[in-house]
Amino acid sequence: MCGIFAYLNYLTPKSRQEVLDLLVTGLKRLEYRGYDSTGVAIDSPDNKNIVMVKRTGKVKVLEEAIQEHFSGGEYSKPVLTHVGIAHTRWATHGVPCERNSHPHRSDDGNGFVVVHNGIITNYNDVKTFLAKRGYEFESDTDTEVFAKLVHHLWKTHPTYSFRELVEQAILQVEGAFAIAVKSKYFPGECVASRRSSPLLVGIKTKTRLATDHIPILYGKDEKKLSPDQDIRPHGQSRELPVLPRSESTSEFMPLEEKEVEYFFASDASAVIEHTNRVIYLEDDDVAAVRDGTLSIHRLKKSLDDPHAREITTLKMEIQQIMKGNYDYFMQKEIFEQPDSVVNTMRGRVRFDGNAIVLGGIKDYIPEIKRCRRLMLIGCGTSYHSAVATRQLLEELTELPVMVELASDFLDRNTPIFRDDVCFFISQSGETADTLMALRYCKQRGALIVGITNTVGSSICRESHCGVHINAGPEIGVASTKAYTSQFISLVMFALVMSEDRLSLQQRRLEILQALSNLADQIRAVLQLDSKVQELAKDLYQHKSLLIMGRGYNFATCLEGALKVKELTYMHSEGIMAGELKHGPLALVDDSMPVLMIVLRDPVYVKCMNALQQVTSRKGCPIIICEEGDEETKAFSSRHLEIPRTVDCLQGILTVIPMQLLSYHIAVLRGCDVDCPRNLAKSVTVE
Ligand code: G6Q
Ligand code: GLU
Repeated sequence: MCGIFAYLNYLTPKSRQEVLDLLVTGLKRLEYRGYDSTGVAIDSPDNKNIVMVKRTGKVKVLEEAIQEHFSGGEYSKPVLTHVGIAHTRWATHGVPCERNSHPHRSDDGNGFVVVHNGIITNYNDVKTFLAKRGYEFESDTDTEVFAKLVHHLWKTHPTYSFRELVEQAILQVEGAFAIAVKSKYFPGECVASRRSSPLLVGIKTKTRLATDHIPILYGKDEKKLSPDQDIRPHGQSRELPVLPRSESTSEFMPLEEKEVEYFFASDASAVIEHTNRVIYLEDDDVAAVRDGTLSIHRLKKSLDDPHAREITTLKMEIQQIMKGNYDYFMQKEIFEQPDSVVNTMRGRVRFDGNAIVLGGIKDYIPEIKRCRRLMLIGCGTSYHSAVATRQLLEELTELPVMVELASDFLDRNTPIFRDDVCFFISQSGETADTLMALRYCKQRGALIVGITNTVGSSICRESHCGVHINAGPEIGVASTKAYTSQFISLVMFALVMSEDRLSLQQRRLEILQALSNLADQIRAVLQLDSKVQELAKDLYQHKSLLIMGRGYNFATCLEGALKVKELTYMHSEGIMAGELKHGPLALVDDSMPVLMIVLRDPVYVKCMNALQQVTSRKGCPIIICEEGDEETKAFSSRHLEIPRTVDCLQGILTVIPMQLLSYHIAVLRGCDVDCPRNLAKSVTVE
């Protein structure tokens, strides 16, 4: 999610204006990651304070504000050593606005300021803990607790080093983060760390570094916090414990350079123009710079830890790095799915206790349980996520569930009642048809639940409650990771609704178990990429592709066909296999490309019937089936085998080959993958 950029110059004179330029350029390099607001922090000209500038919207807006207020005069005088931190935010907690933009501060005096990417899932516990100690919060973000927690530790443990303070704070937070912290009490120092969010350190020196490795250091005490002292367990806040500090300062391993510049960034695109020497931090590494010296610490020792982090030399071009190793954003987003599905569940699903909490709707669950019916409304891919989860929602809520295309729903003036619960599913949160359907239902007194990927979007703001899918920004016009995250959000909702149904407990456990394996299974499906690419070579010159399936996989047929249409401009149709003999079978002959999804689920026998109908018309389908299902594979020489999972989650694994297939066909046909013709990412007109 989004971007961090920090810059530290040690004995390398730079004016604050130059530092600001560097920070803004760094943020621009990270712009491709998508964001909604930006901010920077530098030292004030008298060195006594920290100055922050934040803006909603583009980096350009921030740049203009900086040019207007922070140039010339004191800002153009060089300083030998300085630390600046910067951020592009993709809101997860609190709408995009200046107040919620990063950096966040510890107190009125800006003692500590922090930039953060990711989500601190136990922020409520930390907030309660700090509020009891007099801290007042000025934003709606999860991030702010971190700045205030470091401040609290500093007050209670005045002898601690900056790094130790940040380490202690990290021990108290859960979730995913990359952070960089700056403090007016520790001038010229910067501390950064990561857990499940990327972060690297770029190093620029005048002469080549004497070493290629930075040894990993450990605090003297790796003792675990006793559970009754820890604020991490959910529930009540408890007294905050602090580990005995690690003593010696000689643990700092010097990079023996005098003049040095350091860059902390979410990815290499932001540092490559300054240096090609970088260290990729690992989860729970804490990188600290003091007196121009970088040291890397780990919070806990584990047997397989290497002794050092390697300084690697980047050989890539900027453009390459922006999209990682991917050629297109869509491709990158497809491959991000093992992580994005985990982010959707993060802080919500507790696999150890088999519990699910959806903070954004938990207060409305009793009302939802009393409703007359559930309506799921969306457009395009978002609509398909509703189709994909309808059956499970019916099963676990025992309520009637209607799924509706927003445009058609409005055309019909569909009757809506006060005891209806209406879900509006939208990646952008701005789709005009979906938004109008929302307003239509709201006027009629229904409860409005938003399922979106964009905090602060119109659908978010106008809903009574909702779930942020937290898939991270989606840049490719064709939706991929948002679909799988919408899917999981609706599955989580179904699980919450069935929490106290004794008869459904076995089923819930089976689904929770499958959710815990999902990321690895998605990784396994992504391994099919080259095989899918070969299949694309067979298909790309054809005019049409029929995609058939039923039950839990019908949504994959619709979504697969939509992907093929929008990306490749080929005709494609998702066909409900049960409808074959009512018409579509007439299309099948030995030249019509057909893809069939046949999995070992309750409709397997019916799918096999369809397969037989197709092959007996000389159709030669590509089959998506379960790993090792020889019987099904025998029907065709072309198949894609996916791992077995619980029936209601199959759709997540079967849609990925379809995303890859449409992507590869589009590339072979020379289409613009990220911006298909005639389409826009956010459809704000009817
Ligand atoms: C598909 C498209 C598109 C999208 C709809 C709805 O690849 O991205 O079908 O899903 O336009 O958009 P929202 O989800 O943003 O409402
Ligand atoms: N959770 C933080 C917020 O909402 C950080 C989001 C990000 O990664 O930009 O402010």
